[in-house]
Amino acid sequence: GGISVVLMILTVMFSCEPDPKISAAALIPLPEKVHEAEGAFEINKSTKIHVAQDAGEMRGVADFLATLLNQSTGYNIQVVDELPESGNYISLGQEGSGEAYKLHVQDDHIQVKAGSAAGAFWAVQTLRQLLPLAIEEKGPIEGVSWKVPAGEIEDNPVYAYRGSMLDVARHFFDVNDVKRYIDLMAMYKFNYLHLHLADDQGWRIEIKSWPKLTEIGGSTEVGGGEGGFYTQEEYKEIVQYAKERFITIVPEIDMPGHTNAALASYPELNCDDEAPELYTGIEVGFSTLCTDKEVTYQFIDDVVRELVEMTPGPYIHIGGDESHVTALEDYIPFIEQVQDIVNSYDKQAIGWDEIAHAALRPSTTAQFWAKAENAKMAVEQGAKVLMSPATKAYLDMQYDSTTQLGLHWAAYIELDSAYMWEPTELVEGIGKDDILGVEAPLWTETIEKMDDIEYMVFPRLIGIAEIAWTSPDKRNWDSYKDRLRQHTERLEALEVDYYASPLLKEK
Ligand code: TNX
Repeated sequence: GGISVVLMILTVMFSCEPDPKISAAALIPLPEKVHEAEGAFEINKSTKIHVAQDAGEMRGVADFLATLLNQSTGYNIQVVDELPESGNYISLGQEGSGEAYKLHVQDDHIQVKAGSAAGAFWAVQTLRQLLPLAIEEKGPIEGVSWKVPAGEIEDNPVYAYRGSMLDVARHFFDVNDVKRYIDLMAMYKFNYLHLHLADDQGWRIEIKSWPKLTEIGGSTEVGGGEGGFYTQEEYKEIVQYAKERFITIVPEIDMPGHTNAALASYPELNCDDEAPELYTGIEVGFSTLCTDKEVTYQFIDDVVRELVEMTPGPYIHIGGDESHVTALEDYIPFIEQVQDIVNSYDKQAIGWDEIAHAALRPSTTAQFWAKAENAKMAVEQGAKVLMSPATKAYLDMQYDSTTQLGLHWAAYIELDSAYMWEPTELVEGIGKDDILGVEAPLWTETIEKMDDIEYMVFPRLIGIAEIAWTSPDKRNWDSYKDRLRQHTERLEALEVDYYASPLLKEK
């Protein structure tokens, strides 16, 4: 489009300029170490990508890189399993452990050494940010010099869980929307996508043993639209697409509250055996499963079993928030039993911070969103905490009082506020070792389409990425703001409908 023409002109204009410097690159999240060197690597039509025959999943990373480069360069760059004898190449290999990677750029080759295929994939995301913006174009762009500044990057994330949540229950978003969300998350090295699959307004995942959940419970959404749901095939397609981008899906079935869609589908789940009407408003806290009926636990067991069969990741999210019409003496044993059901399928439970009122099983994680006391209670029981402070990390909160979409019950969250917080400073007594990671949820009561998602999520999610990945001593608003300003051009190339905050216009 117009952007590509401008890009081409700029690239031609500046092609006699000295090589760009790696230390000046706008990298987000900021890596642990960046060493600069003279020179640059330049991708051309005979560049090869090298990965060993027996490199397992890393071969998929090489293919991902080839597809990315070929799309915009228009070259036909091949993945090879022997080191090329002539010409330049990008080589992916194993070294170290976990998600750590090294990216060494020299004139004639780039070497990626990573502890795992995931680490190599994150290195590829860094490489992507070192290339000219035109690399994000979906069709071939001519006249660009595809240079990568020379130097060395060593990197490793601070937190093992870097996530975002999409509420597909209040408004339903189809497989293509979720894939686009996954693509955008992957660019910023997120590795978990939590899908909020059931709430009062909708049930969004096919459960074969309880078909009315989707037939009835999936038939509407906030505002009375037609809703929708993922068939098991579609859900598996999302899981696979995410996996190819090293993102793990965390499915949530919120309970015992936030369950009107299920209650409307099956009368027997209600204490009075009467199914309520479907609900399309945005109130919370009025519904509950009948916690002392046996059928309730049969239902949960069936749902969890079917979910587990299609979920390779370690976590099942059980919700547990805002169960205002469940008596505490019913809530506590319910949450305990549901953790046991999840554990019986060899999965770990995550629940919103209220679950800390119950006895937490050793593998359970509490997701802090509102109450510091709850998070503390969880940690006192030896549980880990996932940090999602509503006042900082809730992507449905409005930017300021003029924002048309979203809510503001927790705060207005401008870009600086979304960026300037530190997970270990949120709750007294909760430190690095207690924290599993960081997650930014997008609730969708007011969010109806992909453009709305993009507007609320970007660019705040990019700041969350840096909080979850980069150590706090390296983070700084002015540096971040400057890099983010450059990233907005990348977002434009990707046609992301982001919020152009006035803060990005200040110098
Ligand atoms: C609170 S956060 C909720 C959600 C709403 C959200 C709106 C949480 C665990 N519960 O049900 O969608 O506020 O911001």
